Amino acid sequence: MRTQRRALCLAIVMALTVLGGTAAGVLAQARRSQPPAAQPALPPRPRMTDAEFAEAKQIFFDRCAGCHGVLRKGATGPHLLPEKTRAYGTVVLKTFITNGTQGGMPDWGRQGILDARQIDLMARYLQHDPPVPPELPLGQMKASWKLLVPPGQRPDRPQHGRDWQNFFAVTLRDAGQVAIIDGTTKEIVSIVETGYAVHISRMSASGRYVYTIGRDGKATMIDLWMARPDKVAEVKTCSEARSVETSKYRGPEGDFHDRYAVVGCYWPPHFVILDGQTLEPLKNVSTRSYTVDRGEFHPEPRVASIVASHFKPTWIINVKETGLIWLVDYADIRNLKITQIEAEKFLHDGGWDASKRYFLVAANQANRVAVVDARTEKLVTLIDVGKIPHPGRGANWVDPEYGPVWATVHLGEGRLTLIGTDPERHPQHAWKVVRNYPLLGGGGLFVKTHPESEWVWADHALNSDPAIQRSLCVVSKRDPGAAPRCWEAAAEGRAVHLEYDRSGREVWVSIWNRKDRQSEVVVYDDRTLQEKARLRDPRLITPTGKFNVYNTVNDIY
Ligand code: DHE
Repeated sequence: MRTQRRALCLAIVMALTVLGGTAAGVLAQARRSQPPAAQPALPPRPRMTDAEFAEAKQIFFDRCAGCHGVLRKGATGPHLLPEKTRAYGTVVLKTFITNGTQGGMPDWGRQGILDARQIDLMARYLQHDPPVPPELPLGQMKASWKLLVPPGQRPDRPQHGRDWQNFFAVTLRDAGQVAIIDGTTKEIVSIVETGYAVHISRMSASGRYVYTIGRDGKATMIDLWMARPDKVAEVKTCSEARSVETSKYRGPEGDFHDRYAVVGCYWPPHFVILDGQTLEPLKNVSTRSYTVDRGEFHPEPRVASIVASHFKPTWIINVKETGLIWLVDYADIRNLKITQIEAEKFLHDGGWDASKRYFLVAANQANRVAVVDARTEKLVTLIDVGKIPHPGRGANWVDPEYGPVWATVHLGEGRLTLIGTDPERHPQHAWKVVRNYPLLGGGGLFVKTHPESEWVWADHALNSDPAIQRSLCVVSKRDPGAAPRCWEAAAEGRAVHLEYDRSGREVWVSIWNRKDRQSEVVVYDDRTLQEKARLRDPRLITPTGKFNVYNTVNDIY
């Protein structure tokens, strides 16, 4: 028994060394470990029925493709190609899937998300060649497009007396819905059927429309002026997606308010420009090209975050695997101009500095933040930060000593890192790490503040320690020497994603709970840090991202 356990431990340690490393390390290791011709042949692929293969393919798409890539070539997680997985074999793979890894892979088995049968299925599936999913041409997108309420049939003024600019669009991830919650009264105004696992919501420049994007690539448009806000259009733009943004420019080059939406896809690797009033797909642009470091062709460079400039008709589109930041000028989409900025591989999430001239984005597995000047359309610099930065859109405020700063938390370590962002009045601090605050541990996903707030809030949602994953920390803007104040936001579950109300006086935090327990949204009074309300309603199923209309339109974070 003991020998068996020791053998299993050894297998786990060996495997963690490979699976748990950084993607760069893993790629290097994979390259080193490519079997020379004389090595023994790999074991045969385990048998699977067609039904088992189809089920495993769906589970992989739902749970694994985001980190390992649809083609399993690796990204946030390491590659899972058969040359490696067959060498591990079913037993070792089952151990990973059950227990997760120190490199951040979730413990699907221990969390009860996959049962023993499904874990066995996935371990066998991973030893087969990855099936290549089909492309999605514009014609096929158009066939899926549904204009449910044409613009002429929509109200010309809000059909309710609510402060709709203080509404929150709250993702109900496992229900395939978005709740529209009145930020003033805290009432659920409507629950909209958006489809599978909405990842984010973004608002049109007027704030009237909410655009959501699901993991399955379905984009939905919600009209907040309806008596009960509801879907007015939907379209499937990709088979996997994470980002959506709108056109926010109004100026000498035209009025693009509420004119376009743009979806960034993981598969097929492309972005799609949609009519902002109807969601009709207008144009798709492939992101396949060559990597910044070695100039190698990448067949699956996924679109990560997208932000819209307020000063130019430009979207900033981050192409993860090639490491290119594309500045897409949407003033004339038939003669589209794209400036390709060489940055760093593994681009993920990011946001504007307070002036909205500079865009800062995490190159997560490179442990860096890339800074782009949207005015000169050039890379400013790459900044080394902590392990696996994950800012969401980050947070902006004025540090008493260093001037304007932008901050990120990290998945790989418990650290809030502040970067100086004012090259004009504080040039000595610009684009340097000026402070680090210790947090409780890694697993940090989001950080947020508001110009009216004294605090900067951070979560630890993906930490493996149950007490830490439900804990929040705040740091004081006025007293930067003070240690962070941290507490558990709930007795169980994970505290994930923070959002302010329009006034900046309240902070909303989601508490994800197990499937059989009620999730909730906790509302804090930002002045006193005391709890003000707990939104508990059986309809609030895994509330995740929360997007306040006014703050999202104006990029307040
Ligand atoms: Fe996200 C933002 C991708 C896992 C909740 N997530 C983003 C963005 C990207 C991304 C590219 C930036 C969009 C933008 O700004 O345009 N997320 C990914 C992944 O690839 C990853 C790592 C794995 C996956 O399979 O999806 C992943 N994300 C998660 C989660 O597990 C979270 C916590 C819950 C969920 O929905 O599955 C999650 N991601 C979010 C949220 C945002 C987000 C709430 C928006 C934050 C904001 O304030 O803007």
